[in-house]
Amino acid sequence: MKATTQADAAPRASVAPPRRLDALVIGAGFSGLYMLKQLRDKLGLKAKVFERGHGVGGTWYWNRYPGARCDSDCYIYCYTHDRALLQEWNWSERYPEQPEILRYLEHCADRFDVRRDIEFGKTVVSTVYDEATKLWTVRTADGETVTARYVIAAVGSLSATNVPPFPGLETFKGRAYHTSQWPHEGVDFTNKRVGVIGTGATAVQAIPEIAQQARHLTVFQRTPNFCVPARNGKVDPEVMKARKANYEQVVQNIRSSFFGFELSFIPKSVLETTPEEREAEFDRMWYEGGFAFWLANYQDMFFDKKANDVISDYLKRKIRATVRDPEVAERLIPRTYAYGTKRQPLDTNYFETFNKPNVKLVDAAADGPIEAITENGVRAGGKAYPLDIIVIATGFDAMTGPLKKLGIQGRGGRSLAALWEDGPETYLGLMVAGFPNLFTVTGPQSPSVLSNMPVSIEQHVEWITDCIAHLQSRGLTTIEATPEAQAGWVAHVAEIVGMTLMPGANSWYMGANIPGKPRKFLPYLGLEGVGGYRKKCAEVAAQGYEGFTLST
Ligand code: N01
Repeated sequence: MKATTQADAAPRASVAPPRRLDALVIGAGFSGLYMLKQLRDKLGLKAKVFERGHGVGGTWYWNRYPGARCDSDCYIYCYTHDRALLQEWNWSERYPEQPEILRYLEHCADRFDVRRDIEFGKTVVSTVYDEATKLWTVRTADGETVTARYVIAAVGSLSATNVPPFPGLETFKGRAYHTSQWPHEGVDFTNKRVGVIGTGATAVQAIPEIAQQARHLTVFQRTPNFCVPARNGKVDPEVMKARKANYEQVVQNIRSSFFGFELSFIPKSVLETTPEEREAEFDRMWYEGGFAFWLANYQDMFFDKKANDVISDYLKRKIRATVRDPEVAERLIPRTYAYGTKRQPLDTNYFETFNKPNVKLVDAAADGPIEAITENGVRAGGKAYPLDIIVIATGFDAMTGPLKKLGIQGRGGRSLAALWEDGPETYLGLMVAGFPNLFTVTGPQSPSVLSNMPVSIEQHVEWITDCIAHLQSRGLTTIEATPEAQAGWVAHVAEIVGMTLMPGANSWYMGANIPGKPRKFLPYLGLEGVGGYRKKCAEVAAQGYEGFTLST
C-alpha cells in the first residue's frame, strides 16, 4: 500500500472549496471574544474567530513575564456591557496579575459560549478582497481558506513583537526570551546572571521581580523612564461593594471621560499655582498611585513645556530621593523628552531595585549602547557582560504592525502595508478607504492605547455591530470609508497631536522605536478624549454613516 505523502495531501487540500462565513474575526482577546458574541448572538451571523495562540486572552495569553499585571484599576479593566458579570466577578488586587486576568477572559469565553466558534493555532497570512464577489478570502499559515463578507481585525495594538536585530543574538549560548513570548512553564532565574534589555512599562514591571530571584541582574537602558508608583494592594471588600452599588454611574463616567478612567485634569495651569499648592497636589497624586499623576495632572502638562518641566521636576526629585547612588540616580532621570509623552510605566519598587547590590544599570548614554550579543552575553560600550539569561523587553511594532502581518489586499489588489508605508491612514481608526467591510477594533488613529483599553474596545465592537446590523437590515452589501472623509480624519488626528508635546518624544506612539518606521503619531488624542470620540462615532452613524459609502 502506498503511504500518503505531503505531496499527495497538498492537492486535495487546495481543491477543497473555502469555507463560507458571514464574518471572520481575527484574534481572541478582549476584542475578539466580545465581537464574536455580538456577531453570532446579536446579529445571527455565521461567524468564527481565527486565533494564532492556543487559548483565548490575546495580550494576556502571550505576556506572562514576571510581574505582568494591568496598569488600569481592576474595577474598570473589564467588560462593562455585561452588568451581571460586573456584579459577580471579584478581583483580588487593585492591578490583577496576568494569570488572574487570563482566568477572567477564560471565564468570559465560557460565559459567552464562544469557544465553539474559535479556532486556535490559526495564523492569518493573507486577507484578500474580491471586488466581483465582494467577499474577503482569508488564508492561514496552515493552508486553511475561508471567505467572509466581513472581516474584523481584533488583533490588538501591541501584539507584533519587536525583537531588534541585535548582531549575534542567534549565537547566544544561554536562554533569551522576549517578554511577549514568555514560556508558559515560566523561567527560573535562581542563581542566574540575567540581563534585561529595555526599560519600558514591561521591563519596569519585570525588573523588580527578576532582581529578587536572580544572582545578578544587569539592566540595559537606552532611554530612562518617568515611573510613578502603582500602589497595588488587595481590593478592599467595602470599596468594591460601594463600586458595585454604583456601577451604572462608574460606567457612564468612564465612557464619557477623557481616557476611559475616572480621572480628569485639574482645570488650571500649573504655572498659576504656588509651589506649596502644587506640591500638595503632586503629593496627593503620587500617594494615590496609578495613572492619576499622568492623566489627572494640571491641564497644561501635555501642551506647555514650561508647565511640563514643573511637573517632571517633582518626579526627578523622587528618583534622587529613592536611588542611593547619586550617579545611578542621574542616569535613571529622563532628560530627552517631556513627561507623559511616552507611556507612563507604573512601578512597584522599580527605582528601589537599583539600590540592591546584585543589580547593575548599564546606560547607553554613559556606558555605551548595546553593540552585539555574543555567545556569552551582551557587549555594550566595548565591555562584555556575561549572562545566562537575556530578557528582551523591547516592546512592539505598535498598532500598524499587527495589521500589516495579515497580508491585507483591498480593491485593485492594493496592499494595506504598502499603502501605509508613510504611516497609517484610516477613517476614525475603524475602516480604511479601499478596504470595504474590513473593520479594525482599536485601530490606528482611534483612542485605543491612549485609553483604558476595554472601554475603547467595547465602543468599537458595539459600533461595528450596529453598522453591520444597519447593512443587513437594509439589504446593503458593503460599507467603505470615502477617501475624503479619511483625509479629513488623518488631518484632524495630526492637527490635534501637533498642539501637544507628544511628537517630541521618540516613543512607540510615534513609531520611533522601530528603525525605518515613519514618524507618525499612531493613536488618536481627541480634544474631548474617548467621550468626544464616542460622540463623534455615534453622530457619524446617526447621519447614515457619514463619510462612508454604503452599497448593494
Ligand atoms: O515596550 P516599550 P514595553 N536597543 O516599547 C528599549 C503596554 N504595556 O513592552 O525607550 C536597546 O515601551 C526601549 O528603549 P527606547 C504599554 O502600553 C501594558 O515595555 O525606545 N533598547 C524601551 O526602553 C506599554 O507602553 C502593560 O529608547 C531598546 C524598551 O526597549 C507597551 O505595552 C504592561 C531597543 C521597550 O519599551 C509597550 O511596553 C506593560 C534597542 N534596539 C506594557 N529597542 C499593562 O498595563 C527598544 N529598546 C497591561
